[in-house]
Amino acid sequence: MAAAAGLRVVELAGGVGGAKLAHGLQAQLGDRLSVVVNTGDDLERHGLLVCPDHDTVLYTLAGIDNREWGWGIAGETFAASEMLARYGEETWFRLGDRDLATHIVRTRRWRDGERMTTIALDLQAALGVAARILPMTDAPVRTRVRTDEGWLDFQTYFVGRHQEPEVSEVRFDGIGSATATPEVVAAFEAADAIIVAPSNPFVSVAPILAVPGIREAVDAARGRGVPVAAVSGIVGGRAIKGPADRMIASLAGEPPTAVAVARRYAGWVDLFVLDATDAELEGEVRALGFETLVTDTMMVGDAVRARLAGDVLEALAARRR
Ligand code: FO1
Repeated sequence: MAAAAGLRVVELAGGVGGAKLAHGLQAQLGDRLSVVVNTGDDLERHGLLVCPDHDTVLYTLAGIDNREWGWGIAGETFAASEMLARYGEETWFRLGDRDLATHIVRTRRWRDGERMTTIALDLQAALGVAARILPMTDAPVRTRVRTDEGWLDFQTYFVGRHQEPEVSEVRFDGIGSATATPEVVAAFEAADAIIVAPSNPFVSVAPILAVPGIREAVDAARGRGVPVAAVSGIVGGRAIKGPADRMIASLAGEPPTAVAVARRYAGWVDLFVLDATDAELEGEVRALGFETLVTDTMMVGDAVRARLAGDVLEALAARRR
């Protein structure tokens, strides 16, 4: 653990899996951890700007996350949402009363012209978060998925339609005019190691890499000998949470296995982390050119989150040139 504690680490994260690993990494690294989060899931609700991937990591690292759902705030109430429904407002995307405070502050400052990153870092400081959670870009990017019902906004698909429609294409509207923030570029330049969270390769990791400047920053870090690890979000042929397994079938046209995830990361990830359930896939992953680590990746509690983070950090510390 000691070897790893001094490392500066950048985690690429989206969704619940990204938040859980970030929690474990923060326990090991404190403010030496930077979490670059996907912003393609962001949306406007009731005139407020909501940033689900940032806020899921924010609440988790602040220790106030709703453990049952993986998103939102523990002990949350929905009095405002109930009143909004009485006024005929759509409330299928449920915003709790405490969560609304985040969106009210964020939206006011955003409309005053402040950068998303500045606002995010102030929200984190207010909640006492040690790590830095960095939006992948300050520019608006919106993930849309193509289904037999047409193109759907991400949250309409993910929450509104309960991820039921089959996804045949994914696009990131606005990505072309987005740029990596100075804070994100600086985090990669200072990184001793980079970790891809067990997030959805198509709608969490891909949008981050698609931001002009980020893939270049990762490649430059690797050129300096900075190792990159990725934790599989597919265990035993199924996504731990969310639609990644169905997306591998519909978008990559292959069975949803950890090997299919590794195939998407070949060429820029050095170490692939498999769950013990998938130990028999280790040879196939190594044949793709990865080093491998097989361990328990089911982050069912704080201790496992910290232990998994420690395992990955030790493996990365050991192989740094
Ligand atoms: N997920 C749901 O399944 N239902 C919801 O009503 C919902 C509301 C919500 C509000 C704020 C927030 O930050 C996240 C919320 N999520 C909800 C989760 C969210 O859709 C996903 O966690 C991410 O977008 C996927 O990475």
